[in-house]
Amino acid sequence: MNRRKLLQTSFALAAGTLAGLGLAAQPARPVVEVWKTASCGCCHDWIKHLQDQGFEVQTHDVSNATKNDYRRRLGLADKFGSCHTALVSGYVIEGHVPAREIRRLLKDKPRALGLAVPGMPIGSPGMDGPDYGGHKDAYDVLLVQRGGTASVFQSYR
Ligand SMILES: [Cu+2]
Repeated sequence: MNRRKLLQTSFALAAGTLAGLGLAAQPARPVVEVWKTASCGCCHDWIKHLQDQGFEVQTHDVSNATKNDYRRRLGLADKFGSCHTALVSGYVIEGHVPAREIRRLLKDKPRALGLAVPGMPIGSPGMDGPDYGGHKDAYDVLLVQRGGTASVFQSYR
């Protein structure tokens, strides 16, 4: 192979690598799988928030007991419980967690079970807006570990 041919080949290889990187830089949209009861209005509003923020959502309507059972089986204790349980890229997402924190979780990939917003704080996504008179309660998004310990991932005050 002469020098000119070699250069052409390296260029083609580099271009191929760049094309490959371009593909890698645009991963498929992460799918958020949600378990909730069919009648849960605030769950529906939270799902809408995720979709508006570019997440693809798959929902499973189940009984409240089944949903709570599922949360426990995933390793998330009752004290972190809320109205819906979700799974994204292997992380558990419990309750009205903002899309912003889910995005940060998926980007930083911390060693954790997942994120939780226990209860249903007013002002969190899906529990906000005119229906709640624009009222906002302070709440924390918790990063929960497999052992059940938790730290504040993001505070909303
Ligand atoms: Cu709710």
